[in-house]
Amino acid sequence: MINNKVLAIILGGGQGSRLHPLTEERSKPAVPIAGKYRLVDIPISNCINADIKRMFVLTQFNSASLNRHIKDTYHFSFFSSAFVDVLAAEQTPGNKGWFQGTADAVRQSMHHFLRHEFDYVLILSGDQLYQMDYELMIKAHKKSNAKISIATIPVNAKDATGFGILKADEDSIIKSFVEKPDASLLPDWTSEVSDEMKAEGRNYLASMGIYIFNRDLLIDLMADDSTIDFGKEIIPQNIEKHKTLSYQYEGYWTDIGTIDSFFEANLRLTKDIPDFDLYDKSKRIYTRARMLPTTKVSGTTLNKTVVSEGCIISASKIENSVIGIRSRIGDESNLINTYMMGSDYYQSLEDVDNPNINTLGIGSRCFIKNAILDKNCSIGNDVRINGGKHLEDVETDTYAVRDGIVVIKKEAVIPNGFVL
Ligand code: ADQ
Ligand code: ADP
Repeated sequence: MINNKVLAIILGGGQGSRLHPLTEERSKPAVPIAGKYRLVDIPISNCINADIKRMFVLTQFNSASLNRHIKDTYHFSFFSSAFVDVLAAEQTPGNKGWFQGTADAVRQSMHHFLRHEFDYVLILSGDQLYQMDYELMIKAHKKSNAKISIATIPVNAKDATGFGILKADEDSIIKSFVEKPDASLLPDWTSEVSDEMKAEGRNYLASMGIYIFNRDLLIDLMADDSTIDFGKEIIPQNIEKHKTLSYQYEGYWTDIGTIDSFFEANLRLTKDIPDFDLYDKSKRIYTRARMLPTTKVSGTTLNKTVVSEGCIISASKIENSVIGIRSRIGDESNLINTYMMGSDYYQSLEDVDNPNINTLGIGSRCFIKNAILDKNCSIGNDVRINGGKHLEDVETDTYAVRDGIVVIKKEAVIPNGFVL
């Protein structure tokens, strides 16, 4: 079994500034996605589905919610060698304390990896939404005798400047690579792609930031501590020295590293046939089993909306929205294009009736559009939040606006009658 020889390393995120304010109080892998999951559940589930069961999650800082989530979710049998370990940047006399970049994060954690037996490492990004069978990639890597493999996907010119772009020969061996090329360079970087991709204008082959390295090569490369990043240094410096395979993928894959792309990816789950299929049992996405009660809905029109477990909803209308666990939404409220993450706990009936305690969730007669509501927020009555491109980027203690999307911060209290 080839997968027994693979160790997976999930790059959980740098400073997380692009997802701010969702990463203000938690590390990026712990950001809640799709109503009931966390970002880290995506690569972990892809690994489990490919029978890769030894995983490290590298994160800049150790958040309580990430550790609790991993500890409570991924219990493997006492007799199995499976594990998911979180490694946070450690401050030791020999280093500065933070991971300086992706390769530096791997380098600083090498001593943890080398305690295990493996022939290959599979390096994954923690902020992508996709369901890919890594086993096929590992088999292709082995068959080609390459020392490095990069998963690649055709992209259009608009997106190409945000990725590593490469060219491969007829055997899919990568011959050249440029990290995030300037738009003026793009004409030199087109590749032959399938007719279907061509029809969509996807003429550039992008790195998905998913790599396989042979163990010995990784050890060698990590010995040179002048490199700090895979995309900027390790990959461009090594494709000519070591055979590097392009493993092309054409399924749904999206980067969710910014507020805008994160919001879009969540709302796309409400499509009739979502690109990211949570209903396919062969590609199951795992998360913490919370034993929540059923969701209760009264007098609400739900249209293109996904609702998680344990919610209590009496809104008028919810459209094109994702409603997270334990969400409470009051009478006559309207939600459009909203991702509500829900709550970590329920309040008692006495707390809900107590005027001195803010009630979690959304009150009565609210209108909320183009917004992300982080966990445990309390939105009062008669609140109007109308997100959209007409709003400029701002940030306050309780909310931020990013690309027109209003992000209500975790635990924020929005008073009755607030208008934005
Ligand atoms: P980017 O996504 O821009 O490009 P990067 O910022 O290095 O690259 O992030 C890669 C992954 O590593 C992300 O999941 C990120 O959160 C994580 N990460 C970043 N810094 C980290 C750190 N210090 N510690 C731990 N994790 C960290 C890369 C490649 C491109 C490729 C795109 C595809 O460089 O060539 O096209 O991914 O998305
Ligand atoms: P999730 O349910 O999204 O996996 P967490 O693991 O972060 O969330 O936390 C859920 C648990 O946290 C709840 O079951 C609850 O016990 C506890 N919790 C968090 N905040 C509070 C709070 N303010 N009051 C009571 N319990 C809380």
